[in-house]
Amino acid sequence: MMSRLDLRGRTLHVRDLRHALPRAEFDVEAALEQVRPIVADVRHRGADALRDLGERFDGVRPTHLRVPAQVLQAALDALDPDLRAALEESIRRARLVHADQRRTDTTTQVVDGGTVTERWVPVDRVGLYVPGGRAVYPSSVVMNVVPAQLAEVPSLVVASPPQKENLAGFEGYPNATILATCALLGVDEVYAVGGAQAVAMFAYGYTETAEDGTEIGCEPAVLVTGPGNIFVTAAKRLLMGLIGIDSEAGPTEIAVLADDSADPEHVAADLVSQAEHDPLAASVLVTDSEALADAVEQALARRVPATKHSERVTEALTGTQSRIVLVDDVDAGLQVVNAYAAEHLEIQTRDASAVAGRVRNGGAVFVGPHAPVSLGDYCAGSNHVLPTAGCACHSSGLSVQSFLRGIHVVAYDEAALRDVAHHVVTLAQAEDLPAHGEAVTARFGDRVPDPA
Ligand code: HSO
Ligand code: ZN
Repeated sequence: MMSRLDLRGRTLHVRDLRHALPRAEFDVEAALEQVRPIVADVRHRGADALRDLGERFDGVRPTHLRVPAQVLQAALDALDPDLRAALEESIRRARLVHADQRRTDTTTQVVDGGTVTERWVPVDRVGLYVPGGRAVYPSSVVMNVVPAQLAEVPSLVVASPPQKENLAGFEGYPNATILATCALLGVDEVYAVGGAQAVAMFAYGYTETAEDGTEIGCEPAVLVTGPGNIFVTAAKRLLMGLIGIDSEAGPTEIAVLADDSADPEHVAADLVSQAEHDPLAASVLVTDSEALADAVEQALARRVPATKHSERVTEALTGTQSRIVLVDDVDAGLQVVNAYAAEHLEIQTRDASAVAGRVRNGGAVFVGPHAPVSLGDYCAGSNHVLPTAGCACHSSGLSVQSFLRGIHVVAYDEAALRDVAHHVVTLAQAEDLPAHGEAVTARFGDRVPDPA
């Protein structure tokens, strides 16, 4: 069912490899034109636009734009106990891992009397987008909220589209499980706003007058994170600069590097698992064993028709973005997966840890037979918001760091400035920016001081 790419006996170049392993078409540019008027509408008409757009795109007028506290509590009360226990375990493990990511400030004594401190300061307010529709993922609420909270972001707001069909009593609010997960995490500011309009709301905020005459609304956020469809992505691109964004999330990807020691059933199950997300999802198997490739195909032939979302999975696995790549050996396989830079990479080879140690590009790496990607999606403790589309070559997944800025704090005393003044003046002159030098000499009677 999956087409093959035979690279055996070929010299591998990164450029050729990237070309040979195409990504799914995800044309954000085309969506920009559709998103522009939506963003402008939110900017100019605020709450009225958000209600109208909810009705137009989500098929339901939000009951309240901001979800009342008692509705969040009711959603938590209605949460299935097993699901609650699973979410709590997911949160607990994610907190363990993300707590270790917290940075400490550093102070460097550059010279006597001269220090540079790097302070890690969380952004003031972050907007987390949580999709609705086909992709209702409470796990993604966990993956966005946990690092933001551990970064100690003082103000955190979630938006998710209002649902026409929802748990009874929650119609016109975001998906009830999403609401319950917010409540579980202690997030109390949630809006029934979806799509591009949610990103616009985060960027511009809105205010309106409530029935009792008080001013209510949503304050603008400075950073927006969270996955979304192509319109959410387009809105992020449009508003980037005014707001910070995490990354542009494309369709999900799994690559498996496997040799003949891998269990074909495991490999097939894992390829199917991520194909389940989206007809555009990419599943790529890279192997030096034709026998394994054949066995995986046989396993797929059994598994794919039997799985719930068979149609979507078939489309993803037969799409041009999915492949079985045959290579000469594991070294060549490493070259391929490093060039591809998958969002998720599994290493199912002998000596898997050593092979994994040689991976340079990958959003997250899953080592050995007992670490399927779906473990990482939910309960490994790692984050599942990861770079797609080859961006793992230059970017990281979501982490505590994503919510912090490093601020350099410069403190020099007079002697320390005097000591280096002539160098500053020289550099300023070399750049034809004499006033830069004069800002230093002004402190020493308008002349270059002798070093102390
Ligand atoms: N694999 C997805 C995340 C996810 N999986 C959410 C299940 N739910 C992208 O990393
Ligand atoms: Zn997944």
